[in-house]
Amino acid sequence: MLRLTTLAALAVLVVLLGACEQQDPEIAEEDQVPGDLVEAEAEEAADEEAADDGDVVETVEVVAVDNDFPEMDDQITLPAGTVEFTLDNQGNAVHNLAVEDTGDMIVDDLDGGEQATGTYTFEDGDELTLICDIPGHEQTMRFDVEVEG
Ligand SMILES: [Cu+2]
Repeated sequence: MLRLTTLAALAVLVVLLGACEQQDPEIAEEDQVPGDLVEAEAEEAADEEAADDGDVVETVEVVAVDNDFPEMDDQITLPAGTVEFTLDNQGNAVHNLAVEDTGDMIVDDLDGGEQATGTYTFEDGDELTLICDIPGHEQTMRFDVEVEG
């Protein structure tokens, strides 16, 4: 009788252990989902922080055609700090965006149909001219930047 009870107890234990084993992967899987979410949120927060550290104070979209920046005024005013330029080459020729006065390249050569971004950090009082520096393009692909504040 005692032996039967022991066997029954063992059987119950085995069943319980079996149940635990079965549950383990489920628990692990449930743990994994929020874990991944937390990780993704943390990465997103880190990205936002990195963007803040870059201090992009303004974004400017510059459309390029052959050979003109048709949507740009002859002169624009920008705040001091890091400005992000998106160059959208809607022409067929290669175009870029550079600072004529310093020779700095903001957005490197883009084939027709391509789009890319680059940044330039302006200082208060800067008066610069941005151009496409492909030979012959700068006569018509240019605009002045006045930096205030
Ligand atoms: Cu050009």
